[in-house]
Amino acid sequence: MNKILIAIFCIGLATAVLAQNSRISRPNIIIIYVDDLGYGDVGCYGARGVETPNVDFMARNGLRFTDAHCTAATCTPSRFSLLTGSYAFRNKAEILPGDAPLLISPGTPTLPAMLQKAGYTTAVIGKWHLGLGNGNLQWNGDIKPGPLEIGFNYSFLVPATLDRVPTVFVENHSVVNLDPKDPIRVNYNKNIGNWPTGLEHPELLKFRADTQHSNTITDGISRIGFMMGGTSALWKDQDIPIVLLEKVNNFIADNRKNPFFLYFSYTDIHVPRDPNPRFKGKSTMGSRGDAISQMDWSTGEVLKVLKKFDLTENTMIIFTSDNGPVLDDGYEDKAEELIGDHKPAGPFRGGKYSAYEAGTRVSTIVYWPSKVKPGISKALVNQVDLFSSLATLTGQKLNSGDAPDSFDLLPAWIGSSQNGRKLMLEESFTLGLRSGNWKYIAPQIQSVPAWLKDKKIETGLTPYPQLYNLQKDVSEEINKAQEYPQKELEMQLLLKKIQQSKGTRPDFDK
Ligand code: NG6
Ligand code: CA
Repeated sequence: MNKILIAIFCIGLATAVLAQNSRISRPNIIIIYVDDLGYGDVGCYGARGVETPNVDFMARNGLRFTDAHCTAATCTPSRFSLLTGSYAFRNKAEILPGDAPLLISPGTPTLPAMLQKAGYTTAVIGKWHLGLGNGNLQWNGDIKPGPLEIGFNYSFLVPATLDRVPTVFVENHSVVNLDPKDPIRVNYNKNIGNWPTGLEHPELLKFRADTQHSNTITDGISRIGFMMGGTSALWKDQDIPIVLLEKVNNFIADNRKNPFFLYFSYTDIHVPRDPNPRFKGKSTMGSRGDAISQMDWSTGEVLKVLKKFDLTENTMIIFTSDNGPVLDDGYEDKAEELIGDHKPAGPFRGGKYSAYEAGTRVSTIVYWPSKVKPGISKALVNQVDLFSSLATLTGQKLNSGDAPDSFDLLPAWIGSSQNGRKLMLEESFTLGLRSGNWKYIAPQIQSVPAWLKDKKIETGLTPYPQLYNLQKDVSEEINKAQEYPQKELEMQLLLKKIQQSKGTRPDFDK
């Protein structure tokens, strides 16, 4: 009798464990993070003047979001949030210079470290812009701490942005192809060598730039910051996507038999836009459009690699961007002149650097053939939530204090629910708040850098509060703050509460 009871108990237990496991799955996960791609910059979101067949393919066969956001209107803060599940204001994350120390201290719970615990091999390939080292960066020696110290097993980086020195790749802890006899020197304050600058030698340039981007010239392009040395290590801008794709191919090939997480962080379509000649003229919009075309090609290549290794079905691709679009970001590349009737921000107001919707509302697609049904989702989702959502997907429990602002919205991300966030912060040079149909923009909180004032950029900063009803006024034209003072006050207080809290995730401190 006892034996029968024990047997029944064991069968019950095994079934429970199986049921639990079947809810947990371990697909490969790839985040394709495009740089500065706007809501309207790809075909499936209404682009004109450039075709994006590969991105459109994923949209047709996956889930396309109409209200998905990065956390901030610039790169470093958005990337910080994606990897830590924390709003960026908590760490005062701002655009970093190219020699800044690592912004995420080792030991901080991160998305890749969480996935490592779930059995994943993790890599970041492409743009980093979260700082490296601990304040005294050794470009010619061991470059650390960096991605390997915060949860990645492999890294191949463009250290900051395309427009910042040093223009070299960093693989794991070292600069690629560096000749020790020709060490790299970098300075962000003064010219430390004798390499020509854009200001003094405009005749050496592929295209001209504003003063901030007119320091040291490498590969015919003047950059922000001064450098000298490391000649054998310098990248060629037109080859970057090809170099990155080779690393992606190798990483996937090496890890095809075990679950992997790849943060593939494109350098397209950020300035300087110098796409490979094979994309010249692919769009009617000059180099910004051609860079979109190159970005789409890279995306198609990722799909091909997955197919080659028979990984298409069981790989979840999250395609998205780190901030909204910008035309003139410092280089004379005719992005404004050639825009035609293309609307980089779609129907939304603003763009990169802006408190208006287009600052953070970006084109976002989840493509996972074996799990996610094709469709469109209106759910309000934010990249900061990927940490918790992917933890649930892979069966990881978050500890108290981890990922302070990351909500588990897995059902929304995979399309089994249309319910997204109820409340969401939008970060720029001020803070915005979304709640239901309402969008509140706090009066300017932070001063803006001088260079931004000279540009034709709609930052959305005002000395008074702004309140918009997005349901009726998606392009944020009619400020309702005076008409609805109660609502304005309510939003102001909700925002203050978030600012004063240590975290907003429901069980953050349990
Ligand atoms: C700004 C740069 C801009 C771009 C941006 C970062 C100037 C005048 N402008 O400081 O060109 O590099 O930083 O872009 O310096 S982001 O996408 O990485 O946030
Ligand atoms: Ca960016």
